[in-house]
Amino acid sequence: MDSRRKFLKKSVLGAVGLGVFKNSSGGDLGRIGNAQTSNPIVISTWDFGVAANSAAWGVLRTGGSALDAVEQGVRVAEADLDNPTVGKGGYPDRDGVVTLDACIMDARGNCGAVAALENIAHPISVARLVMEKTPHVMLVGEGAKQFALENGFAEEDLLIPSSEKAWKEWLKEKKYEPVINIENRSFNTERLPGNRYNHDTIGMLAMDSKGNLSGACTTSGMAFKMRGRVGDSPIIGAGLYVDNEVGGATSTGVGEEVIRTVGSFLVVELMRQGYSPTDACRQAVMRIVEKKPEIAKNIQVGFLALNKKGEYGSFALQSGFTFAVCHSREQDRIEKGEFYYPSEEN
Ligand code: SD4
Repeated sequence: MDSRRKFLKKSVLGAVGLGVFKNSSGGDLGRIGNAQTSNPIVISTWDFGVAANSAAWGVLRTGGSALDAVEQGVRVAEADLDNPTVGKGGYPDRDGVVTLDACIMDARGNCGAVAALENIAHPISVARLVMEKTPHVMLVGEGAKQFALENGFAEEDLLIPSSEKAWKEWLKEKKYEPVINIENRSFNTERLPGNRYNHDTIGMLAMDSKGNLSGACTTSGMAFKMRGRVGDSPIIGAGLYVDNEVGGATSTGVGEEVIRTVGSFLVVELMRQGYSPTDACRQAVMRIVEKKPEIAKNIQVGFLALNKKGEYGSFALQSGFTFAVCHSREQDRIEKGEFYYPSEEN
């Protein structure tokens, strides 16, 4: 059966009421994170999501909104100078300039984004202001910075010595070639501070005590990218999407493939049709595999999703993708994402 027919079959089966979270094969129903919509939950990409979740949980636990929770949560990753892929301290582009991308989306479908923002340490908060104070969704580059400065954000140098050092090391070997992915071992990750990969965006999804969903996504993007390059992270529908009737999704990894498949929107639409969060993420990953098999096998993309019932799940192209979960029973759980390509380590 070709993938389109499989897709239609699943859509129809979802629509005729086989049960919202059962798929046609009776397979994986996704993880049950929390069965009641009134119990808050927050999930976010990668291990550093634990610290970010903890800040978000402080908001949720006291009855705060999912929107405030995700903003406060990802600000922790943005402020962490040991994190070379988000906020201040992020790796620069190939010209040595740190440029930040972020977006946020609330339960009413409002959204805001900034891309290629320079010298402002908390792009997520600028994205929120774009959402709340302008009639627009996205501001980029100089205009985004001007807007931030007009709204009281401080201008600062975002390039810290360890990231500058890593960039200079990269320049020696790569000779200014744009890089698509470092995880494919085309670059020696041993050289990166902390032996980190080059693409560890934080995407966060939360549901508050009223059962409302919001999401946030923020990154310094692909390390040593071409000047002006923007990935999926600040693009609503690609790096993040939230529909309060259904659920939310976010992504991490090589943004080009996520943009090409409008990945997070796809995950949410699949959940609308009855797929569990895990299965919806799996289908979105499979879309990348089917469309670009030659690229897919050498890159990482991971999706993370949360539905309206508090069920969550993830799926990635490669092993190694982790995410952090926090709800009333477990405050700092880290889970390994399921993945498509078998790896040497597993
Ligand atoms: C990008 N998706 O700029 C981002 C990078 C990333 O995990 O996710 N890192 O393409």
